[in-house]
Amino acid sequence: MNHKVADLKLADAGRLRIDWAESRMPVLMALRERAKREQPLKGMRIAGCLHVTKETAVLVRTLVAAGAEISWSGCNPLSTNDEVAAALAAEGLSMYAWHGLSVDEFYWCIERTLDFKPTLTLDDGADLIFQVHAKHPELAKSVIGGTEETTTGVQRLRAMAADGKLLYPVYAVNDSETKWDFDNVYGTGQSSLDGVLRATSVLLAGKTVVVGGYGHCGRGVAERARGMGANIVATEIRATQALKAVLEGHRVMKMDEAAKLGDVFITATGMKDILVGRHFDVMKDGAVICNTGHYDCEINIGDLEARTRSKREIRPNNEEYTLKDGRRIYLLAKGRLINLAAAEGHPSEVMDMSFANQFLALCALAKDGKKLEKKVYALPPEQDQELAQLKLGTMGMAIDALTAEQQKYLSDYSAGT
Ligand code: RBV
Repeated sequence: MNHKVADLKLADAGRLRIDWAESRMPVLMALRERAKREQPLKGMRIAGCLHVTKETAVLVRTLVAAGAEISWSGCNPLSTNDEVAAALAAEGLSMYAWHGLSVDEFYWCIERTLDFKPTLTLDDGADLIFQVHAKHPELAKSVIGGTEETTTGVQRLRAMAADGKLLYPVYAVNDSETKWDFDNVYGTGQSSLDGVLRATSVLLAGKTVVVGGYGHCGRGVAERARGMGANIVATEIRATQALKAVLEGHRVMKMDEAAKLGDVFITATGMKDILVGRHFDVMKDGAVICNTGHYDCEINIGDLEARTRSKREIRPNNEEYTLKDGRRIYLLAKGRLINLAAAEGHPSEVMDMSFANQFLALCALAKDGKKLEKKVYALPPEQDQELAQLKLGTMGMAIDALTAEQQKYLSDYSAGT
């Protein structure tokens, strides 16, 4: 058997979800059509460790249509959609993913995707590539290269490369403008609030929403929460980011102060210990806390547990912690990615471009990866323009182009007032 999923009987429901996503991902679908003819991934074995969502399914089918064999695991214990996993397994694809697996099972699944000795790896959070490096360095010899989807994964890989430990080249898909400036901002913004609402159904209007970290993800969350009538408090460690938040009209303060004011807290930093014991000590009764950064370390759950008298699951993805002094704090999705655990992750329309970048990065590795050094690479910026053009086209929009005269003006340094 080449799969382990929750229940193959869910496959029909999964197929419907994937059909829906395919109807919203025209750029990736256009790349798929071309790839069916050109077979750019023929002979490639791709091990993937990426949230098993309906959007990922569209990517997986595209990789297969392009000639690749795949073996897949989810990159987060709570993000797998069991229906989608069942649909892909029922198509005969090698799929090791189910919702709510333990950390041991998580690594077992990754191990299974290495059994067929991949030639390419695809990561979201670098857990797979790290497993290859730490446990199976011999496998790295037959890997041409890898890709990485998310900010924190790229950080980890850059640190490995700086230490001279990276064993093969990696494309930082996250660093493409058509990824970080869309997926991270609008994708995270909408899907994180979607997760908060599904888990709580609270009214956001009039609430104080504290956003931990005003990077692309935090900015997206702040903008969308404000759009629903919330008052935003942003916390930061970088002065320039903090200043941007202020000039966008948000309040900025230290988390020690924000902790007293917030009704809903959403961490989006990529750093551990954003919410810790001293913050829980001063939070209001009823405060809701969640995380939308990749790893589950942003909220220190140990500190919360240590202050807790009792806890119960009050709704799906929503645990009520009653503290020793009687205050209640609501932890969503066990501090894991709120958008993927409690909702469906980013909408298909933004994943269209993220995964088009993934697909093109893997094609580039299959073609020329052997010529690359063991470094972290960015994708070519021209690719962003091409993908954005394609996307605009599918949205029925066209833009202007410079005339030859204007082109000349661009490089004419003698032209002045
Ligand atoms: N992400 N994927 C989805 N619907 O498949 N939603 C979010 C989806 C990715 C996103 O690209 C981000 O960089 C990463 O999840 C964080 O783990």
